[in-house]
Amino acid sequence: MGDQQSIYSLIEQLRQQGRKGIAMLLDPDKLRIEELPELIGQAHSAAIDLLFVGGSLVMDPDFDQLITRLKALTRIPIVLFPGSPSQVCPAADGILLLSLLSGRNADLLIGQHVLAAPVLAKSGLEILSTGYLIIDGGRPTTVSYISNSSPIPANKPQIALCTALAGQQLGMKLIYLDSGSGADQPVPKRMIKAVRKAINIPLIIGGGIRTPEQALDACRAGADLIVVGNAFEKDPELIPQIADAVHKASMIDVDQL
Ligand code: 1GP
Repeated sequence: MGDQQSIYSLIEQLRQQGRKGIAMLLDPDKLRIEELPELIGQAHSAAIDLLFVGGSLVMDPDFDQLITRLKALTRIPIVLFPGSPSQVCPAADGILLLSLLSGRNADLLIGQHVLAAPVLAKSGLEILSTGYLIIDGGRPTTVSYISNSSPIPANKPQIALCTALAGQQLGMKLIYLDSGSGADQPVPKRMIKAVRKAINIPLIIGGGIRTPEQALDACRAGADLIVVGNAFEKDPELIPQIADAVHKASMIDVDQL
């Protein structure tokens, strides 16, 4: 990390200042190294706060090369968002250590973490312990299939609330509600609000966000950090539009909405 601010303190600082953050999700299988300078230029212009890198399936053998190249191009913190322990790369700045709290698959709750622990300990990566909840976004996504777990139904905010609260009580530092990459429907506002009221750690929302309005809605409902992948890949003009919407969203008391 060198003299860089820690990723967690950056997220906390945003919250304390009543600001919202935006993370651009980069899927290594969809990126070409030669496209990176332009993409990172767009991320800088839009003041993207964090770069998330990873996916449920990463088939690109040059994952490490991609991270190293990214590191040379930007000071935006690079956070691994791993689908498996093979996506641990010490050249990044941090890693979301995801525990899939919405599922009952012991391997994704703790098993893979045990296997990855010695490698992570030596990696120097900032470890961000994250309670990860998959929310039904209207169709099966890669993550729900690969994880062999059912998502939380979108009309059951109480289940999400209790699960997120349990994650906080277990000592997790972040909660991430994800309706999965390319979801038809993003996480419902009602669910975000219910979870926001129950926890006091930062809340990340992603999956299926395609418009500035959807990003703004999630922020107004209580998200601290919005993650967008697909929409930015398909239409780079959305990068400044969605980033601006997130940065303009001010802290609003969820009770008043
Ligand atoms: C998926 O939350 C991320 O895990 C982002 O989803 O690609 O649909 O933006 P999208």
